[in-house]
Amino acid sequence: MYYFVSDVHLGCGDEATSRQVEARFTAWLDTIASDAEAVFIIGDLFDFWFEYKRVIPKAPVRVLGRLAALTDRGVRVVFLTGNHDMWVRDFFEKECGMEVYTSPQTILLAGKRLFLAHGDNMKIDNQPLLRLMNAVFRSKLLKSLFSALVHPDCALRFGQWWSGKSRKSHDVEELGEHITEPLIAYAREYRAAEQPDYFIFGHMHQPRDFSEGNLRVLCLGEWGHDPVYAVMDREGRIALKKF
Ligand SMILES: [Mn+2]
Repeated sequence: MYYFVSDVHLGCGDEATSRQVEARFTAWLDTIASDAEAVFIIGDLFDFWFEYKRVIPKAPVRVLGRLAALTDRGVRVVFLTGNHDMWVRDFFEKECGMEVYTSPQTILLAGKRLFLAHGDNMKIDNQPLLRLMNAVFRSKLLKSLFSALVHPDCALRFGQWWSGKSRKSHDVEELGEHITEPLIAYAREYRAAEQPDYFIFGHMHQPRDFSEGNLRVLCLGEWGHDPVYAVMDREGRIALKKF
């Protein structure tokens, strides 16, 4: 089986909440370990991740251990970073044996063509401010400067504050399927060029299984309240499931 998950936001909230989410996600990893051939983590695994050349954040070690154990057994674990954890270096590849991508990917799996993307930065061509922020946050030079000049404790404190802020602005919007509309619009447009069988997105924290003709878009849930993931079998049949 092939599993797709996003928006775990490990480390989010107070200590008790963050332990609870860690336990939930760890239990899920243990459940799928029996039949997983590959696990795709489609962004925001962490509420905030900033990695130095030799320093990583204090992070939920049980999850990191589980992921490493999966790859040790030959399970493919792929991590597409989200807007909360784009500042990765080589830790996940070197220490956990994962594949890491910082941009959307089209992959072939079980005879299907899948377009995977966290879902931030879609359709930002007409939004100069978003484009600028994107360029700033993804700049390699800035990341190096920040790493060289800012003590990890300060960087992490800033990051946690920033993550909390962006999450709060997310929370005030009422949830509902309509918030995934921009992703569906993106999929409609993009389908002409690449013809994927399935689009899988995270980011909106609103699960949705959308079909229109032969367009299929799956949006995943978040693990604080709505742990909805996608699973695809060897025949290429895909579905959303709640843990
Ligand atoms: Mn998220």
